[in-house]
Amino acid sequence: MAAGLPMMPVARAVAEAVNSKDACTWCACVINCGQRCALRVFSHNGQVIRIETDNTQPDTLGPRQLRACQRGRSMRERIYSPDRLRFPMKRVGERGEGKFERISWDEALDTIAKEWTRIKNQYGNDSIYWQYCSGQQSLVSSRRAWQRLMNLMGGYLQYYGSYSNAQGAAAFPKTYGGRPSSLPSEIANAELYVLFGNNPSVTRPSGGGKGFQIDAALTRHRPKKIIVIDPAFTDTCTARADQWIPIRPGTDAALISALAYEFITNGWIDQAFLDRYCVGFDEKTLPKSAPAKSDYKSYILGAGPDGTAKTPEWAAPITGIPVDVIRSLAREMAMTKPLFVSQGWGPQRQANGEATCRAIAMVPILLGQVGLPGTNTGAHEGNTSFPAVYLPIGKNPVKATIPVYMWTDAILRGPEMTRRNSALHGAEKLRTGIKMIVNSGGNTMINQHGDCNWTDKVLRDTSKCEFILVCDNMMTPSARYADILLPDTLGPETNDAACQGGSHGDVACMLAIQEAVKPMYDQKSSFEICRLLAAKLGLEEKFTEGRSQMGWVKWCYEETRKKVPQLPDFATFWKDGMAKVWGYRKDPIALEAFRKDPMKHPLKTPSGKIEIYSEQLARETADWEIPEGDVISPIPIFYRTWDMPGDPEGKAFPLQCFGFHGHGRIHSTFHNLPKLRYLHPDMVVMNPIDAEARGIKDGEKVVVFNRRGGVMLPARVTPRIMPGVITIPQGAWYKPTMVNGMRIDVGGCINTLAGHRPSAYAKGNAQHNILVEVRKA
Ligand SMILES: Nc1nc2c(c(=O)[nH]1)N[C@H]1C(S)=C(S)[C@@H](COP(=O)(O)OP(=O)(O)OC[C@H]3O[C@@H](n4cnc5c(=O)[nH]c(N)nc54)[C@H](O)[C@@H]3O)O[C@H]1N2
Ligand SMILES: Nc1nc2c(c(=O)[nH]1)N[C@H]1C(S)=C(S)[C@@H](COP(=O)(O)OP(=O)(O)OC[C@H]3O[C@@H](n4cnc5c(=O)[nH]c(N)nc54)[C@H](O)[C@@H]3O)O[C@H]1N2
Ligand code: SF4
Ligand SMILES: [Mo]
Repeated sequence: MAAGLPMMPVARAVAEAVNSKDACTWCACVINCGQRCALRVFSHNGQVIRIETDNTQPDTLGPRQLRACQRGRSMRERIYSPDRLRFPMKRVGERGEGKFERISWDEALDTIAKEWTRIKNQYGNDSIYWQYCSGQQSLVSSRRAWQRLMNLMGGYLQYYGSYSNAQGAAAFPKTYGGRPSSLPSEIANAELYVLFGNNPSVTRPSGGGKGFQIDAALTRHRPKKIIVIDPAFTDTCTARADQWIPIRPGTDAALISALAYEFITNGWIDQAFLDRYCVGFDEKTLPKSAPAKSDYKSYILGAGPDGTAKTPEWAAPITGIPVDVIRSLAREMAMTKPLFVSQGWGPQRQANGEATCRAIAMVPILLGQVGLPGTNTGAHEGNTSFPAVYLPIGKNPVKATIPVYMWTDAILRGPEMTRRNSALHGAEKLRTGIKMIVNSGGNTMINQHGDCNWTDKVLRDTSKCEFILVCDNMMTPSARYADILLPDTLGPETNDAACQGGSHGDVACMLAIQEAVKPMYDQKSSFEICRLLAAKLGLEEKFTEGRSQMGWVKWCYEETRKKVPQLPDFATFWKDGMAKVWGYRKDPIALEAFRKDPMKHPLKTPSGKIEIYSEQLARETADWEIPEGDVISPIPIFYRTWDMPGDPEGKAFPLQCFGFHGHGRIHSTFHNLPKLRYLHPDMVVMNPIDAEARGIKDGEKVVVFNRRGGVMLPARVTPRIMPGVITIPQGAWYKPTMVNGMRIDVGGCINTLAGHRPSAYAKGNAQHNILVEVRKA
């Protein structure tokens, strides 16, 4: 090209674009992907014409760019999407039918203020629910604005936990008193790196994310071996691993038990570590309240109540992993140190997820591979973050708090829910059911919650939940259930700021979100909507405290800077578009201080030690009403639950099914963008053995079904998934359609197949427990 050829039209266009005088402003991708990337927005004549990313540092693995992925870079397509909400609307058909009519902002806000006041007066503030909405993670114009207004209105029913990690967040701290984890940089000091249900190549891909820090560590020193234990051969296997061990979903605790059997019977455990730092490995460190033989060693060797030794022969048919693979894995783990064990959140999104996440931690604990260079605790690789200050939301006078996955129950039968049967926090029982929902920046109202067909019925009944307010950018499946539907701005249409997400590796940061263009239609920012609504409710002064949206952005930044003096002044930050702080976290090795001196640096568990047996868990749940099929155990045992092989109700549905977090979307966000759909089509991933048995060929349309419903998608026949298990990327938009007299979700949303029954202890989303059958469409 350089040798005198005329410039090709594309090359010319690129060169012109690069050298253009188009305005360039900064923005951030604030979707809930755990990361946060910088975007450069090029605009011309009031239109966004191109999106690029951070160019302020070298594109190396060292201090580097906060590079956005293909999803973040599709901001322009989002802004101009035909699904974009343009005007405030009110429902005119039946709820859920999706029929709306344009109204003025004044009418929309009046209706909301009237309904809110009515419901508050009639049923009380605990009947008003703030829905889990993870889609907008900026500091000011986000859920924070809504929650601030809701508190000024007297409060709201809250939830605890998250759809991400409910079981893990509740159970893992029972072992460690928190969720300590080593930074990915420690992998460079390890000789064996084992990942359980963890796919950082896909779930942590950004320039600031852990995925890059893992790669940086691997270039410094690559462990002798990297092993991925996952039902699917993920891109992390392709890109990083030496060995893939496929495992049946929900059975990691069985594998761990067999590994523990091998460690104990071969004399590979670190007995001195277990005696000094841990509670409940064997009878001599069991708490006094614990029954005889309730220790972990008795459970493993078969001396406990179930009388079964957890041999590799016992685990092989449960996990689908051959006996010799279990034995050699155990030997490798015991012989190759330092050992770095991590887990993603796939394994814990199961009905037995509480025990599973604690079980995975048993590998480093039994081998004493905790608190030393090159080791981890068995948690997700650690992250770096500084304490950024968000828009203050004030205090919520309503103390009752429900588990995040039980809001549909709270609509249907709120007053029946108690601490003992529904793990309520802050109250012994609920006084009333949910009568109003505020949903801004979320799609868990149907798409991301389990059992869409059932949720649809719950929401359609306007005598239960009387008023639903949805604020979003797109006409999503959840938006269809709104009574009033409000159009929000997107990043380049407003001023805000963001900080690093929870999955940043070695860099923490602040990112500017700058107005590049005016909204094309009648969209307003969440902050502005809440301000106008506050004015209708006589709360404007309290809401703004005299500050504009930009005033609050500055305030949040300056308050953050008081805590993080490495940050530059606001004017510099706003001009540069971002401020990166490298190496903010100073303790790369989890529990290093505890390991050195456990008396001086005890854990936050009741005993100050690692609790293999959690007396606290046993006490807390002693008077709970536990439904048939649920198990809560103070030690991390394996147990089967519903919707796993062996469930009599699931006999007609022989395949296990789960959803994964894929490249093409963040949950349901970005689903409606044609380019991303073209690159990452929705599909049912199935093994050739299962496909052949059903006469299904690659690319053919299939129906996946169970007692809750059916979805229709093309099959992707590949050995990248183990036999007996299928997987579907989660987040596709639910689109129930009548096909030959059957209601089929032609959108391909996995939650049409998932249940709404919560897990036993955390009452979390067991959305990976699904049994199905598949046939040609
Ligand atoms: N590209 C992309 N990245 C994302 C997101 C996204 O939607 N897309 N979402 C973000 C968010 S909010 C979250 S919470 C995280 C989610 O992060 P994760 O929960 O870690 O992601 P998943 O893909 O659900 O699960 C991780 C892996 O677990 C495997 N797995 C499933 N069940 C089991 C099991 O029982 N045992 C074992 N050993 N493995 C199992 C899956 O095959 C998958 O490869 O990702 C974040 N990053
Ligand atoms: N079966 C199954 N279900 C799952 C999962 C799974 O693995 N399997 N994963 C679960 C997990 S980990 C999570 S975190 C949840 C995620 O569930 P959600 O929190 O519902 O996340 P999204 O689906 O990304 O929906 C975010 C919404 O925010 C909107 N949005 C984006 N930006 C803005 C904005 O600036 N303003 C406003 N008002 N709206 C905006 C988007 O258009 C989108 O509708 O899903 C859970 N559901
Ligand atoms: S990695 Fe996550 S935060 Fe970064 S651009 Fe992609 S979706 Fe957005
Ligand atoms: Mo999540």
